Formats: sequence, structure tokens, C-alpha cells
Amino acid sequence: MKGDRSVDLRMYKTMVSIRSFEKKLGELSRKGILRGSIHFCIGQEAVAAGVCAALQPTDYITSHHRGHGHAIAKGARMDLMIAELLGKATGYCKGKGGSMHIADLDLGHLGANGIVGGGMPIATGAALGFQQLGLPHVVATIFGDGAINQGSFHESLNLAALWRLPVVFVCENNQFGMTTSISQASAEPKLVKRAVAYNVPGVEADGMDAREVRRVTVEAVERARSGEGPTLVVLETYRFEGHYIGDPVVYRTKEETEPWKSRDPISLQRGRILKEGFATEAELDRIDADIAHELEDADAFAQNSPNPDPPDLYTDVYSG
Ligand SMILES: Cc1ncc(C[n+]2csc(CCOP(=O)(O)OP(=O)(O)O)c2C)c(N)n1
Ligand SMILES: [Mg+2]
Repeated sequence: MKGDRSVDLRMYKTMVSIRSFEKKLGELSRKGILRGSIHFCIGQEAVAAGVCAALQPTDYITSHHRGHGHAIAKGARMDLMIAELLGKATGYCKGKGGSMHIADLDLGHLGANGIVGGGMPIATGAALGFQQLGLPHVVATIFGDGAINQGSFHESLNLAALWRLPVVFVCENNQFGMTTSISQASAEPKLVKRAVAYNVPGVEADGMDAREVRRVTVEAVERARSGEGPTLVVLETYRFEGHYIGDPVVYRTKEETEPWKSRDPISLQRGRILKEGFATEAELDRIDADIAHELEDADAFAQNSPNPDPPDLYTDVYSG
């Protein structure tokens, strides 16, 4: 597929930002500055970059527990994200949510979610609202191969298909749900076949290739926006790290992992940009350096931010 210089560079920048951001989190965790569990999406950056590059800024996403990449790709600020992860008052949710609860409604990010499968009903409900109000927005709901076995997937996709809601169901298939492989969890390991049950198109694509991810998502977004309803998009990818920071990863072999690592989505995109003459090595190095610089500033901002006031413990957490 032919590239587009500005889109390809934007997706490269998004992917490098995501990886650099998570490497920074690893550093902060090792130093004991960042506490608590985090789920890295290193290796899966092309999904976030490609899906969000297929959306308009006025479109929406829902994300999941491994959601840093989705937030960054939708335009979230890394300084506010680190502040949130450090529990600071300046964070996206005033430090009350942490890694799994980053949201920014103004950016069209309806929220990451610690409940596996929790994003799909939210996306479906938002899409119903947009349809009823006659608004042109599309919602991409990104969930894992583990989440596809939750009731919320079936209920949401069924209703979205029945009512032709403007949602795209994006399964980020990283081959595992915690330590459990697809073959241990799904009677039908070909996940895309589930589209048949709900009478919607099912598309599979290489989730290590941002350009390919964007291509299939653009088609699904157009379909959703034109009132034809949802598509199930299954993107084949792999998390290079453990399920959570500190996971000893005893359930995967080197033989399994190496072929995926050799298809690193960032290297793939960088190589393609160079080959097609969209940028030089020096220009790409400058992008990398700018991101590193931005992250240093983001880290300093977060670490120097105040902790929440103890009385704030009771605000935002109850309704009524
Ligand atoms: C409803 C619910 N059940 C179980 C869990 C525990 N849990 C957290 S992540 C996870 C695996 C999810 O796998 P997948 O959807 O493939 O996402 P991945 O971690 O691979 O990105 C599980 C079972 C949870 N958070 N929520
Ligand atoms: Mg998974």
C-alpha cells in the first residue's frame, strides 16, 4: 500500500512517543518513584498509532488496562499522564485513577478501563447517543483477545449491529490474556469469525504494521460513519514485555517471542520511511531526540507537582 508522508511520519512519532513514555515509566518504577502495577504495550504501538490515525480528532475511543499507547495516540499529554501515574494533583484524574484510568473527554478519549471488556458497552452507549443526536462521531473501542470472551463483547456487538451504531470494534490480539494463550482460552481461535454471528464484516490485519492498521480501520470508520454499523477488526500483535511490570514471563518461549520481536513495529515504520524517501536518518533522529526532551520535561513536571490535598480524597468519587 502506498504511503502518505505526513501520516507516516505522524504514526512514527506516535509510536516512538509511546515506547519512550513506557521506558521512562520503567525507569521511574525501578527507582521507586512510580509505585503500583503497570501494563506495558511495548511491541503493540502500531495498533494505537494506526487506529487513532484513522479517526478524526472529533471521533472517540475507549481503551483498556494496557492503554498508555491509545491515550498518547489520541493526543494525551505525557506530562499529565506521568503526573497521574505518580498520583499527583496535576494528573489527568487528579492522581486518583492511575495507569488504568486515563481519560480526556475533550480529546475524545472516553477512558481506559481496569475491567476487562469494560470499554465496549461505554463505546456502544456513546455511539447510540451520537446516532440519536444526529452527530457524525465514530467510536473505536479497543479491547484485547481476552476481552473478546467477555459477555460485554457479545452484548455490545449485537446491539451495535442491530441498531447500526457508529462503532468500530478493534480487537488488539496480542495472543495472550495474562498467562493464557488464545488456544487455551478460545474454542474458536480464529477470533475474526465471531463477526459472522453478528452479521457484520470481520477484517484481520497485521497489527505490527501501522500503515496496514490504519488502512483497515479507515474502511471500518467510513462504514460506521455512513450509518452501515460496526465492523470487527482483529489486529495481530504481540506484547514484548510481561503482562505487568515484574511478570517473570515463564509461559512464553524464546522461540515464540523472537519472530515477533524481529518485526518491531517502530523499526518497520522507520525502515519504510527511509526507503520511500519520506525522511532522512537525521530527521528521524531529530524526532526521537525531541520526544526524549519532551519526556524529560514531562517527568520533571510530574515529580515537581503537588500531591492531592487529603480532603480531596472525598471529591469526584461519589455521584449525587
Ligand atoms: C472483568 C475482569 N476480569 C479479570 C480481570 C483480570 N485481568 C486483568 S488483565 C486480564 C487479561 C486481559 O487480556 P486481554 O483482554 O487479552 O488484554 P491484554 O492484557 O492481553 O492486553 C485479566 C484477566 C479484570 N481486570 N477484569
Ligand atoms: Mg491479550
